[in-house]
Amino acid sequence: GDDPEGETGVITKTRPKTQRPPLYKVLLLNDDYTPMEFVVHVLERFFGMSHAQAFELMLVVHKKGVAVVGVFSFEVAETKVAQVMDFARRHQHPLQCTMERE
Ligand code: TYC
Repeated sequence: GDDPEGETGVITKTRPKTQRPPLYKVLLLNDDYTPMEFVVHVLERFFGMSHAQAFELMLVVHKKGVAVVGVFSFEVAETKVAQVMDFARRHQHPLQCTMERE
């Protein structure tokens, strides 16, 4: 802690750690059946991407198997995952969306 002189003669400064909320990555997983256009639509609808951005990121997932589609607070990440999973299920596509702590 502060010891401006003190026992050691070494001066240190107290710098309180600013507390930030933990962040969560939302991940989209590739599969063989969900249509590319459906994934593009999901990224536009739930992640506010332009069509071009969404198409580009869909191709990353398609080629690499997985990609981070956004980073959010726990509550927002949880909501995005639930929205995507529900939308995919309603359309009978096997698309998987998960989250993990950053
Ligand atoms: N691989 C799928 C296809 O060829 C497209 C796809 C892309 C599916 C991204 C899921 O998260 C995904 N139709």
